[in-house]
Amino acid sequence: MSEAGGGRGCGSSVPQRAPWSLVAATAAFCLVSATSVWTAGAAPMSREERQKLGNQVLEMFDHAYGNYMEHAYPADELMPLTCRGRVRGQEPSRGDVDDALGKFSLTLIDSLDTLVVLNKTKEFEDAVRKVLRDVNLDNDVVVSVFETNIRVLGGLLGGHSLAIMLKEKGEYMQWYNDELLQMAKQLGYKLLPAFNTTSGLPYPRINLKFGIRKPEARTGTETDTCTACAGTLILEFAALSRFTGATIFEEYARKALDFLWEKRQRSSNLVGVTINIHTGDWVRKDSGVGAGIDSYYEYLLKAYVLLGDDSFLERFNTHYDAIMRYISQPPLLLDVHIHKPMLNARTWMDALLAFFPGLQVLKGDIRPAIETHEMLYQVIKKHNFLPEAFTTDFRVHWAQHPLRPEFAESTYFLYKATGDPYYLEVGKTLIENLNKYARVPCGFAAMKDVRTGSHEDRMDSFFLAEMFKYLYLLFADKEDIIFDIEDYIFTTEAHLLPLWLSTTNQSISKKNTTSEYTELDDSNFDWTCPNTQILFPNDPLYAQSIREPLKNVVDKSCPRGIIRVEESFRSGAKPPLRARDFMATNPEHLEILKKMGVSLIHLKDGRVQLVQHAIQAASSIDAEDGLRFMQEMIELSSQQQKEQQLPPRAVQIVSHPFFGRVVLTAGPAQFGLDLSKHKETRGFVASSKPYNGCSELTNPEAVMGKIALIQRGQCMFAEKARNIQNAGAIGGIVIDDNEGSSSDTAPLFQMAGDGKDTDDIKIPMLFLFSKEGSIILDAIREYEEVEVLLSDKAKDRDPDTDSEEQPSSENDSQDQSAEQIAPSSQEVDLVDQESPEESSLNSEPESSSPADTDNAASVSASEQNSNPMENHETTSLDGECTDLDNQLQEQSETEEDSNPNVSWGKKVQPIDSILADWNEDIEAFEMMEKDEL
Ligand code: DMJ
Repeated sequence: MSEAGGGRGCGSSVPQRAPWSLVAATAAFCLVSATSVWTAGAAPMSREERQKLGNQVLEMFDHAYGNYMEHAYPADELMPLTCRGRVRGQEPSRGDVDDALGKFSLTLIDSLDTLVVLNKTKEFEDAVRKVLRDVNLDNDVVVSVFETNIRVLGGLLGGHSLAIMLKEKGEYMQWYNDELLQMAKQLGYKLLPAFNTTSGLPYPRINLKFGIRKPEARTGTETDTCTACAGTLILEFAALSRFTGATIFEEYARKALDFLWEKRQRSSNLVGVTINIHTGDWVRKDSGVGAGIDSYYEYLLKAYVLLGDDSFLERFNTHYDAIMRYISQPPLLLDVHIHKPMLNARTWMDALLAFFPGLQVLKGDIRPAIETHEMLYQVIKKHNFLPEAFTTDFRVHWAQHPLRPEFAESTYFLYKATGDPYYLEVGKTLIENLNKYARVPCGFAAMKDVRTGSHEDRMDSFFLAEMFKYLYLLFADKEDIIFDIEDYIFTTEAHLLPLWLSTTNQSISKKNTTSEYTELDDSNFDWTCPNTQILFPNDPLYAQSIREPLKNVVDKSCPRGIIRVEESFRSGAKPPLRARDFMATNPEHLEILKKMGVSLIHLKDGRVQLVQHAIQAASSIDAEDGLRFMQEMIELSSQQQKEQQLPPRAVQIVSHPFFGRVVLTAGPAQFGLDLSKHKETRGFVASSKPYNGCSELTNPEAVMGKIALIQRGQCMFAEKARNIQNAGAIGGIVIDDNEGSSSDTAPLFQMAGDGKDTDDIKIPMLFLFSKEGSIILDAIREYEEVEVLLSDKAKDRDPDTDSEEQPSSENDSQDQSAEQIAPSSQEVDLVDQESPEESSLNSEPESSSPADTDNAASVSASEQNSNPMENHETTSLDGECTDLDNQLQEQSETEEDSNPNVSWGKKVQPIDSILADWNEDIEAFEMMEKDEL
């Protein structure tokens, strides 16, 4: 490294800046060149259009931030459906996700530097004053060290960075005297006790008031943490050290990174998802670039950019090489095992990996970035948002979407790198979808299920910290921003840290450099910055030419989760039996099973269980085939279980002032009109009398032609349905009597019949938990006339009908919106309705006593058929798929010749080691079963 902290980085015309000042904004560097050569391809977007979109982003931010400040502040987050603040302890626990909430006005702190990027300097000044006046960092709350670091410490430091920038400009923040930095330092000291482990890896959680381990702390006994949790501290901690001169923070973060690096799996150079903070053993040995690992890689590269320390780049490049060798299967990024990196650990991808194309731009590897981004965009076009997880053949694996910003982030960086207006169009689609599907009167609501379009009462702080920043910057010109964004680096939460920190208080840089780096093969490392002359060799259609072959990758996809198995076979060799082809009645298959050491046990309930004893296999190769077969079977089984969970139904409030924007998650019934069969029912709601609907209604005139609301309990669901149907209701909504229950925290179920013939029930019946039900009941109290649509998928709503923002067109909008949602008949045939993927769901008979209501998750055995052998999927490949498979097989044959890593399927491994590995793999799969993002 040069004295300036980085002779090996790109040459900078501003010597006092960080080494990679231009590449720090690699993206920006590329943009300068790339845009200047852009002459063809996607139609350029006019300045007016970009400005219009930029203004739309500003308006959307105001809607989100304004509602948070008005209805939630000083709470940590806004609950946009119930229009109030989320205060931890006052709402049912959502598990780990609540660990981000420390009663420290999270959303306000996370939004600070967004305000400046969006040119809202006055609002920034007000927000900083509020933080200084109101925020308490000494609460008796157990919080996630990772989330507190990236959102709160990062938010305070981003705010401080821009506060001093503004102060220097001489107009705003003249009173500012490093108060945010002092708060950041206070918070930094509060996080330090978490590092009190022999490894130096931090405990995952800490009590803000009591630290770790004290009786009052209620934490400090954990043994495991995720790799990203321990490896995503260096930017904030180093910035804190360099801003304040207190070196301890940077030292601790470096030590944790050094330990993770030491523990990387040495033959694959990959890291697992979870590590034991005391022993350093990998607890989960699967490895990808998404959940649990993502920002560890991001911080290695960005730490090099910010701190100018070569060791971080060396580490990043080593990992990157491994990622591209094993995990990247363009356009996919698939998790593998750290010990067996040619073995896929999953057949699905998670939404968090959408940041990776952006990181690849920073690295300068544009081609795979374009490919993966294009694949993700097609998934988004199919479902409007990126589901939390989706399979390798692009089906929804986990249907939630909490308004994550990663895809917008990558879109921004790719636009900067390529200058291709295609990415502006992508951004425009993101804006449209947010307004159309996530916008509610009181903010933006996360998607509970991208298939039904139902909402969750949640607006995470990262939505304000990141989404609006990246979307605004995407459409902004340099002069639209009051400072030079290229002087800063984005943290993983998109907080801005100034690059000049690289040359400030560097006393501890490189202190911990280990001798190991000298052993690494230097030739492997790319020490130069991406050069747009090479990336885009006079070809304005470069990005488009990479996207073109992928344009139908999602629509025309075929299952390919086990391609690696195929890859291990040369032509001529008989491929092993694959889980999806297995039939328990086929004698040939049973023979193969036996050879592989797999035995079949018929259970009393008619199901079949498989057990493998590698030692009973005919050979070590057969044992290994058996292991692969079992792994596929576990995957297939878990996949099928997921698919058998029927998407929930939707109750969409379509009357004023909701206009279809609020969509509640509802459970279906096993009787009555099946809403999944191209039907929907629309009507005004009315409460039945008696409210439990257990006897003939005394108010038939009130429910006639309407959708009756009935309370759960006292009699069977079917009985309620008959009573309201007899009174002339066109549908029914059963509302849970268990106060505070919510689909956010309780599993949905379908209402079971009464054991008798229920064919007489013709009306649709849906179930709402108490929280969702009370949204309708509150609406009745406030607006009297409340109209809802019962369906299996929310209908489009018009994004232009926000009455708050456009009061003049309110009435017009209302009419338009109502029309767009559906014609006003009760039942409407839909032409383009996507049918749900499955038809069974946990079911529950109606409770007759409160005690029964606790059994909400019970499964009726007759409906459950999760055993792959009884219900296995036979996937027929069409012509194109066969071609693809052949092509892949051909590719793999070539690869196999040249790449020793591919030949694991043939090599002979001692039985002991197979057994040991097998146990490890089964453990890893068991952990994966429990996996949460
Ligand atoms: C953000 O809080 C950060 O980007 C983090 O690194 C992971 N993702 C969330 C938003 O999805």
